[in-house]
Amino acid sequence: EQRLQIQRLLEPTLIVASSAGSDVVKGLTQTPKTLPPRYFYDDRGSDLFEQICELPEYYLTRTETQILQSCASEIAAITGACEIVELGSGSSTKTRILLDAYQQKGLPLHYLPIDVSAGMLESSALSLLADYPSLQVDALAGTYELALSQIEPSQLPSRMICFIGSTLGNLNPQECDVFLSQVKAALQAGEYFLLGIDLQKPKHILEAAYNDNQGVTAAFNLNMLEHLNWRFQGNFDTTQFEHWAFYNETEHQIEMHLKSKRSQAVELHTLKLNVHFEPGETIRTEISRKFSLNSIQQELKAKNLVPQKVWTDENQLFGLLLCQL
Ligand code: AVJ
Repeated sequence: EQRLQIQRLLEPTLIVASSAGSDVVKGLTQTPKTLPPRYFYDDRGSDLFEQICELPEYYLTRTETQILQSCASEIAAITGACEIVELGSGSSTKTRILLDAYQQKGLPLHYLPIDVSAGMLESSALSLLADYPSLQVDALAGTYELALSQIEPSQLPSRMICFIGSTLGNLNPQECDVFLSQVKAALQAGEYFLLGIDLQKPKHILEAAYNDNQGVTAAFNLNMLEHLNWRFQGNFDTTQFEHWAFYNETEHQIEMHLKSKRSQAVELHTLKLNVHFEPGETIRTEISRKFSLNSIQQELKAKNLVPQKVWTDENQLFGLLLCQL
């Protein structure tokens, strides 16, 4: 019996809808300049992100892990037998906590990870299969949008779409709205949506998390330029840009930028794109929105994704919501 299937919705390792690079052209020709955060995650970027998750200043992963550990068994009890769909599964480290809980209850283990990195999907799926003898994995390599529109109805009595790690924070309010509609469309009435979000908190805690002492976040941010150089035959000189991250208190979001140290021109050959930078001009590479539990619950309810249970840690740093359609 075959326990692993990996379907590539997009070719080759990343994002074809955009590997034409039209999103890069669009972002770099507008003012202010922006780039989509998914370009962080080439092999080195995924590796750096794993390192970020271990940093003392980056409380997000650690805190969400603690919350999951304390509520996973309750989640499994509520949903019963269900297919676990995970958007942006990455290394699937936190997912193991959920799988353990379902396994302990003797529930079937059916996991559908979705990620833009096919390499990451394959290695994490192989490692999971080795550790969970009854697990079935159906992986999809592609963007959330595409994957959500293509998954078939659940083979188990229910389905839970998991979007943990506060990746929702990368979407602006309008994108968030569209995304939640896509989640809803992939669920049947009575099925579940598990959402992990970073919460609003004092500026100094947030800014430390995105400006770590060891400079891993800076390397992660700058690596996006190396990724673009590789993907589009570019000539970004990473020594001529610097990492800049701050909390925008009006928008309740961390913004990560790359700031040009001088006047310079950069070419992305295969995109036939020449970009000019003024000294101090920035490219915004990421927004990371910080939520209030009240307003996100309102928003979910308005979308008919009704929060059934909300968990947080003792310091209210992070929130986990189990919603039902
Ligand atoms: C993966 C989007 C949740 O916003 O905290 C970590 C990415 N960026 N450090 C976040 C990230 C800089 C992360 N998310």
